[in-house]
Amino acid sequence: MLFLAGCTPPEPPAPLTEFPEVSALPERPELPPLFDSFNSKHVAKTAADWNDWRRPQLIALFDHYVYGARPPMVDVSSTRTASYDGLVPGARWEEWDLQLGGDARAVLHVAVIKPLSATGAPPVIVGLNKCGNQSLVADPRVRLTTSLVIPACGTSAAQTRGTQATLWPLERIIQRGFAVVTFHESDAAPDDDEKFATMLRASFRAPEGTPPRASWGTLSIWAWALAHVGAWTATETGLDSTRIAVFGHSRRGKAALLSGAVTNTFAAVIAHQSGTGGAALNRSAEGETIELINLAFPHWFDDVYPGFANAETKTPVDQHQLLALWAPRRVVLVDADEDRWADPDGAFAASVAAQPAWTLLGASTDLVSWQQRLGMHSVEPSDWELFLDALGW
Ligand code: GTR
Repeated sequence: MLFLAGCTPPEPPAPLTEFPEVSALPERPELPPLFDSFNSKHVAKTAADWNDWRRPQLIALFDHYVYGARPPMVDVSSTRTASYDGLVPGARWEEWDLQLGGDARAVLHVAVIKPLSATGAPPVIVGLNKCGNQSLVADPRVRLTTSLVIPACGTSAAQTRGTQATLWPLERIIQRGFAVVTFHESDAAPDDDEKFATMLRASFRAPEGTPPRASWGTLSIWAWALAHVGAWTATETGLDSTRIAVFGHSRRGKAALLSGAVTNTFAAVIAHQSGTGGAALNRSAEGETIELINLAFPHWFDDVYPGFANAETKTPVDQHQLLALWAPRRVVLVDADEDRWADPDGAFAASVAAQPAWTLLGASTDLVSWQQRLGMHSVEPSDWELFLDALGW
């Protein structure tokens, strides 16, 4: 950029350290802008502006007003505890313990499922599973989760073996040349308001100065754990470090979107029917409201976000900006026409409103895709064809 002699370039806006109370925020029926600074008259006009101050500013706003701030990333040490060839046809199933930050209580039990015959390093799907690694296949060799088994999964871990197999069609994913890296969400944080303070939250603190009410909720914890597993996958598994996508359905889609929005860990996201707190706009009239999601799941977000109940137009950030934080990487959104609770149209509108961020960074807006299939809220084996096709890997 050229500056006239005697002129100095304008200083970038200062990082956000103070956040107005919800009651002091203005009503804004239109979507918050992608590029205008929150606390000054600056407008991001270049990739450098975006990376240097606007992206960090948006992350700070999402952290404070929606999801809660996560601790800084910590070191991961890992041990392989088992390896079985052919447990999934055509694949090696490895089990790993990942210890976060040297804390013996903070261990993620990760399953790595790799194609046995691959030309070159395979691309990877990283995702949380709902009921434990043993729920993906019926084989009794898979280690049972020792974390909470939520009632929706079964009354014991053993009872859940293979129960999530249709959601994770591993044989087909392997046939298509992809590896899968997955762990049980309860290893990071149980999806339970009363047990919310356990696991990673017991071991790690939000950054110094974070008001307790703006400290990480479950989605933020899951996102933090996913980012560690993604970074570990890139360096320790021999899989393709440049083609790692994070996947999630519904609440796990919200966490997947957040995980790569606030880090550069993943090259792509597949957010399936992610709804409110995911790809759907707060300002969209359809689907789950901020009030209802916080009543049903008080542990998912921080304690500032519920303040926007029935005041959606006051949110200083909206979900098109969460998608924009992925630029210039690939965003794959899939919804279903009868799943009105997840607000497919609100996700489509967000995907369109996010696209100028790709243009600013010199990337194609084709990297942002939204598809709608027929049917309801579920993961069908055929959905995986849509996901993997859309990645284009
Ligand atoms: C619903 C919730 C949604 C979505 C969904 C799911 O009950 O209202 O936000 O997360 O659960 O995860 O399947």
